[in-house]
Amino acid sequence: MDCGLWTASRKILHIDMDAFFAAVEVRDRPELAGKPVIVGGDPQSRGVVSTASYEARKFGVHSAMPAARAKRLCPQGIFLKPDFSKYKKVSEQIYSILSKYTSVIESGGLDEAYLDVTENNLKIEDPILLAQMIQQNIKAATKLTGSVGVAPNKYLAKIASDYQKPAGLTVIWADEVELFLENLLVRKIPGIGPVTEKELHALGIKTVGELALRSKEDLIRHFGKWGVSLYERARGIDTSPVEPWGEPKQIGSEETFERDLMNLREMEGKIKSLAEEVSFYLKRRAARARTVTLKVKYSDFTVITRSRTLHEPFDDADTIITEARRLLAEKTEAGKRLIRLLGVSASNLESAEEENETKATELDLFH
Ligand code: TTP
Ligand code: MG
Repeated sequence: MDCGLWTASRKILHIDMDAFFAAVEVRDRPELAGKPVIVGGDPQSRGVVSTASYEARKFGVHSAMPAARAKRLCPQGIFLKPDFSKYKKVSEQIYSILSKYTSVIESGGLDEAYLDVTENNLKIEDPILLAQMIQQNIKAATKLTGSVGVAPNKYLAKIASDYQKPAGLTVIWADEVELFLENLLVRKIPGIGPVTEKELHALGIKTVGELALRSKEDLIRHFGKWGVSLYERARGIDTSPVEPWGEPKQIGSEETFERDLMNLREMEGKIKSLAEEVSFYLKRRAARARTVTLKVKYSDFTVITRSRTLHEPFDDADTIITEARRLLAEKTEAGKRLIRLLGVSASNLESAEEENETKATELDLFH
C-alpha cells in the first residue's frame, strides 16, 4: 500500500474486538468453537444478553436483548454467565500492546480504543501497516481477533472498524469520505439510536448521503444543537482529539429486579448493595466523587435520574447510601409506582492524586 496516498493531516485508528466476551469464552473452551454462544444473564429470569458469538447472531440474538427472548430465538444456544474479571485482564493485555505503538490512546471501554498514530513510537508512516501489526500482535498474544478502522478522524475510524467485522481492516481515505458515506445507513452513525433514526426516516432520510442534502438550518430546526453534529457527521467532519486514557466520567452499578418492586425497605436494601459496589470501584481507582445519581426505571420502562452534588468529595459507601436513599424518598415515585430497575452512580470524579495536588496548591497560597 502506498502511504504517499495518505494525505490527511491526522491518522486515527479505532480497534474493536470481535464478539469480545463470547470470543474470550470460546478461546478458553475450544469445544465451544463454531457454536452459538450467548454470554449474559439468566434466560430463566430477567437477565439480558451481554453479547453473542457470530453463530448465535445468525438467529437474531444481540446485545441488550432479554436473555429469555434469546433462548426462544436460539434454543440450542449455549448460555454462559459473564466473567468480568477475566475480560478485564484480557483488556489490560490488549491496552498494553496498544501502548507500544503510541501513547495517544483513548479507551472506549473494555474492548475498544482510539489511537492517534500520526506520530507513533515506531515512526511508521503508513497507518495501514500499523493497523496490521496491531491486529497480528493482539492475535498472537491473546488468540483473539479485533477489527480496525483507519481514517482521518475518530468518527470515521469507528464507522470503519465496524464495517467488515470480524477481523476486518477498513480504510477510509480522506478523498473517499463522501463516496464511503453516501449509501451508509444513518443508523451506522455513532450516536444515532432508534429514536433519531425514526425521526430521520420520517423526514425521508435513510442514508448518510440523503442527510448530506439537508441544510444546516433545516437540521437545526428539527434537531436543535444535535442538528449541527448531524450536519458535520453527514460530511465526515469530526475534529475531536483522541483524549489519552480518558478516565471514566462516572462509576455506577445497576440492577434489574427479578420482579418489580413497590416496597421501600426492599429498595433501600438494593441501594445499599449497589452503593457498596460503587464505593468499591471508586476505592480501587483511588478516585473520589462529588455527585451521587440515582436512576429509576419504572415498570412501564420510563427512566428518570436524580442527582445531588456534595461539597466534600467522598468514596465511602455510607455517604452514597444516605444520598441515594434520600433521592429515592424525595425525588421519585418509589412506593407509589412499581420499579423495575435501580441504579446508583458516582460522578464528578477526581483522583486522590489530583486532590493532593489541589491541597498542596491551596497550602502554597497561604505561605
Ligand atoms: P461490543 O464491542 O459492542 O460487542 P462485541 O465485541 O461483543 O461484538 P462486535 O464484534 O460486534 O464488536 O461490546 C463489547 C463487549 O461489551 C461485549 O462483548 C459485551 C459487552 N456489552 C454488554 O455487556 N452489553 C451491551 O449491551 C453491549 C453492546 C456490550
Ligand atoms: Mg467489540
